[in-house]
Amino acid sequence: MKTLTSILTASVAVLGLTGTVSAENWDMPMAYPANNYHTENAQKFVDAVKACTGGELEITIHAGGSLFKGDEIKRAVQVGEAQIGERLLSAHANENPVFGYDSVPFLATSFEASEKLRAAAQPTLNKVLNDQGLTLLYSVPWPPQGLYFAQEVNSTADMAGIKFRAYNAATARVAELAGMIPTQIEASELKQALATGVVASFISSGSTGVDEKVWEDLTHFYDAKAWLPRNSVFVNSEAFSALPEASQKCLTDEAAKAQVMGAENAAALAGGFVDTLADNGMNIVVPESQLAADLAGIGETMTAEWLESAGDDGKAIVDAYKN
Ligand code: PCA
Repeated sequence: MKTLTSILTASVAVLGLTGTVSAENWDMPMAYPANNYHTENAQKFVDAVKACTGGELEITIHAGGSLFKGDEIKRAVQVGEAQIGERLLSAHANENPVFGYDSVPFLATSFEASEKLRAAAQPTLNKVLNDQGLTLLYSVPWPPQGLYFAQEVNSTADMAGIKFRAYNAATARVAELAGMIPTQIEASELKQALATGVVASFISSGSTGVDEKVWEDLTHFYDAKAWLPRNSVFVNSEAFSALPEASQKCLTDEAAKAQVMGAENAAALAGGFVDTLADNGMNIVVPESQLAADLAGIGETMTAEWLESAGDDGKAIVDAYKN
């Protein structure tokens, strides 16, 4: 006790002398579970930021939509109710189609292509976010997206009328074009929606399928590799500018590392997630024949629709990606 008291007294004296008074505490709402690799990657990021700033910037993660639900996170950071957050930006494509750049079916279907597309979109995405008072720090891909069902399907005709969980406008559009009935539901509510029959299908990665133990409710995973959507971590621009320059540099440096590490983890884990689905009895199917043709047709329609709605910004992204 005596030692503790003297350490505290000494620290107070040091703080008094150097004038470094208050450490900054930030809240970081995230929508996905604490043990998902996106969240674990972010935990490493905030630990590294704490170390790099000598404890002057401490960020507390609130996983699983516990502080703000997925669909509230972006707004919360914009208005400063949280300083930093992670969100699937494609779910905000209704605000600006640019946010949907990572959910254009069959535009980028591998981890390598996804990184290339991210780099191509970065200048445009930065501009759109900056105009909203947000600064992008990093983004990390989900594994390739496939379709989950409670039955065998061999064409979109077999999907007619099935209730489908969407996570953004693109997934809702896939459902519509396949004759299904989409409802937007956050991942944190997905298990309940499947268990109660609110939905009986969805499109997502093996990662989310494993998180939600989807084999308890569904039977088939069609590994379509339609696209690799990204979770993005962004900060309120005013909160960022208010930090000492050294702390700003810690944030951006550690963010760059988190982006690389996150993508590497995603790629390393992707196959194992699908294996886990299979180990738990799911049928893993690579779409072919009519099903593959139907999905390709949906992809063509949606690519044209996205290019139309995203205008010059969309063209700039696709041109940069294809070069
Ligand atoms: N999982 C997230 C988004 C994409 C993914 O693979 C989800 O289903 O909410």
